[in-house]
Amino acid sequence: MTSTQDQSVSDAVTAGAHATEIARSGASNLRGPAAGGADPQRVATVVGAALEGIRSAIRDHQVTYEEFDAFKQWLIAVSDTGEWPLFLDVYLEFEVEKVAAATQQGSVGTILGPFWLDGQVRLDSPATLPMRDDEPGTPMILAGQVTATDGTPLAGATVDIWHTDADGWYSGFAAAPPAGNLRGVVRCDDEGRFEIHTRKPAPYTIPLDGPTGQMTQAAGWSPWRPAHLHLLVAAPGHRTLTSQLFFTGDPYLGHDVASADKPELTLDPQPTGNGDEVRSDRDFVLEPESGDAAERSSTIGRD
Ligand code: MBD
Ligand code: FE
Repeated sequence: MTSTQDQSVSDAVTAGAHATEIARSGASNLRGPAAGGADPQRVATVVGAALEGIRSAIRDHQVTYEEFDAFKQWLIAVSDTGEWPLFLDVYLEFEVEKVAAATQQGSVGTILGPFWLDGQVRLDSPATLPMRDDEPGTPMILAGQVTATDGTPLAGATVDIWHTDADGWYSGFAAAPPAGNLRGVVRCDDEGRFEIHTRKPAPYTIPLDGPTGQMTQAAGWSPWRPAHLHLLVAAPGHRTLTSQLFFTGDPYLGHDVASADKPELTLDPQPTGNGDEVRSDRDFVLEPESGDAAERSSTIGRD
């Protein structure tokens, strides 16, 4: 194995191990506690249907022992590289999000993905995200207002934002960007308004040196995601909105490997006249927290 390959393999393993560690501790803090003591009927129904989907693929396509063994080795590689969060969020999370979205009000959301990090720097609006002195890319402003479904401005709302740099790398998961780069939790003003100064992100390819990327390419599928900003918009008493924003003209819109782009989530940034800076305005509407979730957050820390 060449040293270049060593480097790329260790990058995939480093990113995967970190994402796995976060998932194990429960990124679903955001979505409430993981289900314990599941109903046996539910397990039989859902797990049974999933297994039958795989068995029918075997029957319908006459899968051989060679292919079955390759599948086993691939699954082991997904574990060894820590790519379960990546694989699951790329190929399955969007279906779960669609199920959830069907009963939700407020702004359109989409998937969380594997690269959110807790505990990033908190900034008051107007805010500039942490970045290097020579941070590459087009300077970009994202501004807007957070309101409730009844139109009330949500003072004290926060916009947790993270995205790749102009080369497509996430801080905390790739070697190049320093810790915390292009990540922050921005506190809105008294009218729920925010203004965030950052750099326009680049389209992103999932790691090609790990099993998720290799399976994707083996099938002849595109490993690309359109450029995107990730957002968690939160306010007390309201359901946290998990979303992403994309950019008009992006060649990968409509061909997102993670199937997470939606027409409602496309920005069309316009020049501000300040150098090559661009700006987009986007408001967010949050629905009241459901009874269950409200009960959960009011009892957090009591046991
Ligand atoms: C990403 O950057 C991402 O947002 C998702 C959902 C999956 C893989 C990489
Ligand atoms: Fe992403």
